[in-house]
Amino acid sequence: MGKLLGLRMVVMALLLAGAGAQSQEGANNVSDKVDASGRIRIGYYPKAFAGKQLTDLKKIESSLSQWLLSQNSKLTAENFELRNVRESLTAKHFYFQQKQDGLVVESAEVIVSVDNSTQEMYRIFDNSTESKPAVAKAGSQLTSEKAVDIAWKHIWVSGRLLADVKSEKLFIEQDGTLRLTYRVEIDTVEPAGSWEVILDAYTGEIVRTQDLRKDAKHDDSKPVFGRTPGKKLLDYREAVKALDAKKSISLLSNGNRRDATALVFDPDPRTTLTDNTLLDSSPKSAFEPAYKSVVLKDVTEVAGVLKLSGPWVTLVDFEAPVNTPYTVQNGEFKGKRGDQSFNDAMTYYHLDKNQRYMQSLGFFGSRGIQYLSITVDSNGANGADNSYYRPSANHLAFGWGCVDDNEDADVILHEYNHAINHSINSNFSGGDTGAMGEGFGDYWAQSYSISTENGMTFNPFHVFNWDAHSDPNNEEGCWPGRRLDKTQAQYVHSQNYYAHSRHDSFVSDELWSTPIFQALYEAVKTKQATREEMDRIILEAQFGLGYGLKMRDMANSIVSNAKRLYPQGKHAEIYARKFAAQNIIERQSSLVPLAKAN
Ligand SMILES: [Ca+2]
Ligand SMILES: [Ca+2]
Ligand SMILES: [Ca+2]
Ligand SMILES: [Ca+2]
Ligand SMILES: [Zn+2]
Repeated sequence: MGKLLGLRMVVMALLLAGAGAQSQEGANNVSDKVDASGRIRIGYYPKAFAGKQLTDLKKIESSLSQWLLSQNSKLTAENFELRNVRESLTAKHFYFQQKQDGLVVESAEVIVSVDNSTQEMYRIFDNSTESKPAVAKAGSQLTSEKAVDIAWKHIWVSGRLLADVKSEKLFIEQDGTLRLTYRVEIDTVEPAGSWEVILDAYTGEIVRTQDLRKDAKHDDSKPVFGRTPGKKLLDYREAVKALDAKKSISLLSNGNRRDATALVFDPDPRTTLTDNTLLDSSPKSAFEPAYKSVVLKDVTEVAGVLKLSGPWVTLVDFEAPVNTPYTVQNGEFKGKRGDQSFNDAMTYYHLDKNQRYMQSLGFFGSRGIQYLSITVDSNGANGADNSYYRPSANHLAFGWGCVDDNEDADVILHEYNHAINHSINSNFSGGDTGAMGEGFGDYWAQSYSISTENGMTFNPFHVFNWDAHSDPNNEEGCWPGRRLDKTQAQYVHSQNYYAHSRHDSFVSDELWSTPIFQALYEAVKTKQATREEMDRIILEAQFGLGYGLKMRDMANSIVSNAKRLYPQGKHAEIYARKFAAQNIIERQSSLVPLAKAN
């Protein structure tokens, strides 16, 4: 969706300036985020808009002008373009993309969130920049094709493509100026990665290279790419042709929807059997009582054969190891652990169920999250003891190292949560989002676990307790998993928390998962709130926010949205207390009402 703001904006801006509205608004709410220069970057119920009903797009567009003026910004609404409108449960969110010379300025945007019931602006998110383009370089700009060619060789693509290669000319902010670049995205199996390459639009100089995959476990994920002896560079055109051929085949696989049955672990055999002695090497008979018979909803039937391809999950084989997604004739997936059939059924069942759960919370239709059939390789990651989400292709892949990752619903749901974060906020990066993305995933996994029979009492604070089990002599050498009870860990606002990074006595991920999970656990245990309510808050709070979020920003959004969703409930108080205990919200302000004071 795109709409250029016109002359009307300029007129409006002049009128407002004339009315003397350019004085800077002070922070008027404890949960506001104010930058070093005093600019409000996240503002709750901004004073300038109190009582103003933003009932149509025209009013919302002029609120952007008014906001920029109130912040003494050098920008006007002319610098922005409405790129998207998203709905959540309580609000509509208007995403205004900052542009320069008609091109996107990376992650620079203003998001206006309008409350559904009052039609007032409840929050504004402002990551705009006043930096200007550097003096234009001599010489001509590269073509998009040339940019792709440079990125292709830089990565040294030797394996199949998993998604269309994207190339976009945009400005990035660097050292206080805007630099004209190309952003090229290459999602490939070899070298494995969702590669994002930023290169100078004039010289082709590589500015940044990143693997955008989100994994479950590693803290040593140094990207590996580039010219490698013995690896032959794939021809770009051939790779695109092969991808297109694959796409046209998958288009042919229409069929009827019907249900199948399967055996699964729910959530994992240790929890179901409350048995911490189960090992990867335990005899088959030890797992027998852990299987549960379930319905796999809406799988696809083609000529009497059932495939695990449905409205919310599609199993495919897109990366090593080579495997064929399991199919059956009679409607029953009878496989048990050790059979591909079992891993496939586990993967389909838990992803499909989780999507339907989000829908039951109200996130469906125009409010849907990952509201499509996500593609999954249930035997991927080159067999490693790891799993990941590829944002560019919107793929999930599960590795079978040690305990197969998809034998534990925790790994499946953790990975799905990366896709959820990305679906709600396509700029979910920078700031503390590395650690928060991981922590949200651990939370999401264990939120499901505690809804199962023994989940509240059996290892409730150990996420991945089957995939990441310990064994007495450490013979199996599975990874240790993560905790949700690092309540002593303290947040330092000036520090950035990346994914899986080690701190004194905790992992960055745990600093975020602990307070949100402890809030959930207390709420459910004391019956002050339900799991559904707490999960609804966690999802709702992620809407209307953009790039560079700190834990404090997200915590404020969670507390604020808890108030907005459940004004009479204990939810906000519980969250505020848990966040304050870890210094994520400042102690003195943590219990001040964060919602609009009437
Ligand atoms: Ca595979
Ligand atoms: Ca294994
Ligand atoms: Ca594993
Ligand atoms: Ca679990
Ligand atoms: Zn992860």
